[in-house]
Amino acid sequence: MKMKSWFISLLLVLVLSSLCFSSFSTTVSYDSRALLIDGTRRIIISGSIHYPRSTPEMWPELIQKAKEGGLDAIETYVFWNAHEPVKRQYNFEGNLDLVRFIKEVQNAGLYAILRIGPYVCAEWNLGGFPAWLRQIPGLQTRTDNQLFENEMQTFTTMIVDMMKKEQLMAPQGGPIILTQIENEYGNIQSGYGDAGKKYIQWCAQMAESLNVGVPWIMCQQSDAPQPIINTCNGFYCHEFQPNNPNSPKFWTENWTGWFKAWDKPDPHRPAEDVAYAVARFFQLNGTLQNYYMYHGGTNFGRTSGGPYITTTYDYDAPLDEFGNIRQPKYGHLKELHTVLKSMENALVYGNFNSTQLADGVYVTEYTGKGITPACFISNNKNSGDATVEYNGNSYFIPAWSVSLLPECKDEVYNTAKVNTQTSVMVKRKNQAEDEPEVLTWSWRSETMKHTLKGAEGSFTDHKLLDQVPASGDTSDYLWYMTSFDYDDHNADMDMTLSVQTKGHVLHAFVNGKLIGSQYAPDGQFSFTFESVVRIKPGKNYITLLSGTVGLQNYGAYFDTVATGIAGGPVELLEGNTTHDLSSNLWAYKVGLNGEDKQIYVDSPHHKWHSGSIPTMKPFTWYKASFKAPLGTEPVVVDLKGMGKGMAWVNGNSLGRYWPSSIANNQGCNQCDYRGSYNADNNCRTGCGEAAQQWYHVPRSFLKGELNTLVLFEEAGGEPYSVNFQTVSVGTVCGHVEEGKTLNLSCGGDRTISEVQFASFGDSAGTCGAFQKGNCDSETAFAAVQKACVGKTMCSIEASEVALGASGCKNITVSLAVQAACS
Ligand SMILES: *[C@@H]1O[C@H](CO)[C@@H](O)[C@H](O)[C@H]1NC(C)=O
Ligand SMILES: *[C@@H]1O[C@H](CO)[C@@H](O)[C@H](O)[C@H]1NC(C)=O
Ligand SMILES: *[C@@H]1O[C@H](CO)[C@@H](O)[C@H](O)[C@H]1NC(C)=O
Ligand SMILES: *[C@@H]1O[C@H](CO)[C@@H](O)[C@H](O)[C@H]1NC(C)=O
Ligand SMILES: *[C@@H]1O[C@H](CO)[C@@H](O)[C@H](O)[C@H]1NC(C)=O
Ligand SMILES: CC(=O)N[C@H]1CO[C@H](CO)[C@@H](O)[C@@H]1O
Repeated sequence: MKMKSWFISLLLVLVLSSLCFSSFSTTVSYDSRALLIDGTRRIIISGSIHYPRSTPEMWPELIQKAKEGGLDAIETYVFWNAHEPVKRQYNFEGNLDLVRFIKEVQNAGLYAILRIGPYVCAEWNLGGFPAWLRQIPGLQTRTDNQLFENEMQTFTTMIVDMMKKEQLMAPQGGPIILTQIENEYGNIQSGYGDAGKKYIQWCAQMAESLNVGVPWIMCQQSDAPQPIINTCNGFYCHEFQPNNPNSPKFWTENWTGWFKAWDKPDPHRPAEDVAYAVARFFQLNGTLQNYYMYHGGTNFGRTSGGPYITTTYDYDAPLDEFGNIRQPKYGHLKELHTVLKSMENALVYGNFNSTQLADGVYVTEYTGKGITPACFISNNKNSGDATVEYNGNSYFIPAWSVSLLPECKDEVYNTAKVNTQTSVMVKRKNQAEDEPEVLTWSWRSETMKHTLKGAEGSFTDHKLLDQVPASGDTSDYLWYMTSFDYDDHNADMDMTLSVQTKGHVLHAFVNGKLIGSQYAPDGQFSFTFESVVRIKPGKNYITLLSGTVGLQNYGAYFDTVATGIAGGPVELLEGNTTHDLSSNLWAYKVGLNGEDKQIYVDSPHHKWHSGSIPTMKPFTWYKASFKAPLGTEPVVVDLKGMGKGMAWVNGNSLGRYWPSSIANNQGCNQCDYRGSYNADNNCRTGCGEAAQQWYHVPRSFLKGELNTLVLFEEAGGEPYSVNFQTVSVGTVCGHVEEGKTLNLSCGGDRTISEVQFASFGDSAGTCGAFQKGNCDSETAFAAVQKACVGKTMCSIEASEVALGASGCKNITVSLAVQAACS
């Protein structure tokens, strides 16, 4: 008995102590080759997912998909201006719950890389800097300035302490293995002279003093002080070398695509090129790389930077804006990760050397005592496929591709040979029962009567102020109000109102009437507005509404770039006489009355008109009720017909909308993955179309039966074609060589309803445009039909056994399939 209870106590002690240490402490260090996790060199494949660009409800699935895609780590920036919108008033709620996000990463069994910055760039409003920084006299950001350094240290320390308190650092058993201070400062450091050098030393010392227990990194910082690891950002980083022989070669931003602007078509970076860049990096002794972005997401609210970054931050990432798997990018990279991981030991412990096999073709061998060798063969030329002999075998290496040979014998993967399906996404209605085709709208005008008479100003000045410091950036809008006395005259006079603005949008009113609106053209954010106006004898009201569309996030002194009518001049031109109003007494009012009153929140206190709905009427609020589309697929709202403004669902901001902004015609040429990717000139789609027509409505914003959509229309639009849709796979395609297996899946519950094309022979073309060649198996179509129709997924071996003889002579035979999902 005694013996037994002693034994039970021992058991209890053991159980308790193992509970206490259930999250084992992990040591993270590095040497010249790799990151060391518990003393072992590791290959780390990471991907960026920014927590505020999705919702907490989406996080677990995004992270799980990242894990299934072969990632070891999730990387995120920390968004200072979101967390501290008002000095010392913090927000870590909802999609700003950083701790919850890192814990989700931990729950999935992944590592986390925390890029605190707190400058983040990231196409995020003001690069993450709170607008109140500029309201501190004497403060200068990102340089040797005590006032800024104090603020930066306060915030950085708070984040580190928060992570430590929650036991989230690796030595505490948490997932965080790396932390970043500053961000791409090296790119712009020269603009700050010696003060910049002092600042970066300060950053390093401050960071090191926080004792995070894991290494710090700086990206694009060739003078990163030891022991901080200098890392590379770019489309390609294989030629990068860290600034210290004791630092490993890390790539913190591998741009999987590119961001989008309101005046530009959609960028796409081909899967073959991303895979090529990754394979080249690991071929040339890189050991940690991060996809920027793995999931881009959405710029909700007023978070997008720029100017002119769209609300969608899809980024052409492996997971699309809504969290859907983007194929073939996701699958093609997943396969690469699997093969790289199988080579891990050789890559981090082997010796390596490269030998030229042919013009532009190199084999890199990783070998060592007791190590299974691993090889890469790369063809680095933009054109000119190569067939090379190596170790007695022959390899076909297409131009701009890398083959991976895990045992230096068989090619297991080539970056240009895509075996993964292509998924073409479509939007479907999935309308709830008795949901009408056209929504029923009510409306109200933005109340401006008093504003247009110069009343309602909250402060005045005898000059034209810079919008951001004047408004604290709490709204896109700042009213500039003054009056002009046209005394000693008894007749009206036509004059020209001339306004010089630093951007981005200007609406001009004279005597209560909108006389014109102007939007900054492509890349030129300052412009002059001119319009003939009728001036009457006596007092005339000049009221100017300036609007911003995302604030600068990049460049030396980016945060001091003036916006709004800063400095003017504002003039009335009367024949040869100029009436300069710039130093008049100007009254200022920040934001719209509707924003102040939170018209976008459903409340019985807000009065709405029904009946005849005004269209093409600027400064109008619209409201409609709707039922959520059926099912669980991601929801978008189609805002075709609307002009420019902001949208809310159940009080949650979907971000800015601007479907009337048309993408320019640059870059929509044929897309060739070969050669260095250029986001501006290649592979874009949507030229001449609405820059963004569909806006993500996260499922978690929706309530069961009745939901409210509110739009603030600034430019004038008509809401009758606004409707809700869901996003899912519409068509799947695949094209694999004989000997490979083609897997097709519609995702979710959708099934393959029809095989539209199937050929086992020498067909050519791409998804949506396959063409039969000269030879084909007669039974292939039926075999594919039998294997796939009615199934959510199917797997077909590209072989004569499965598909019948192709009859092709002396050529490479392949299987091409296109099928519809429903
Ligand atoms: C990577 O290889 C290059 C070329 O051999 C060498 O100069 C460099 O020191 C290596 N870097 C690392 C981090 O191993
Ligand atoms: C480099 O390549 C040569 C020729 O293939 C080989 O003999 C040598 O062992 C290799 N060295 C290393 C360090 O792998
Ligand atoms: C404006 O100036 C021009 C040239 O200086 C002159 O010819 C013209 O008469 C002036 N017009 C008025 C209305 O003063
Ligand atoms: C294709 O599907 C089969 C059956 O589900 C699976 O075993 C195989 O791993 C898949 N292949 C790839 C490349 O995903
Ligand atoms: C097969 O193709 C190769 C290379 O294109 C060519 O040299 C050979 O003559 C061809 N053989 C036949 C039987 O057509
Ligand atoms: C140099 C630069 O633009 N930096 C950016 C690089 O990549 C992404 C762009 O999507 C940004 O987040 C970086 O900070």
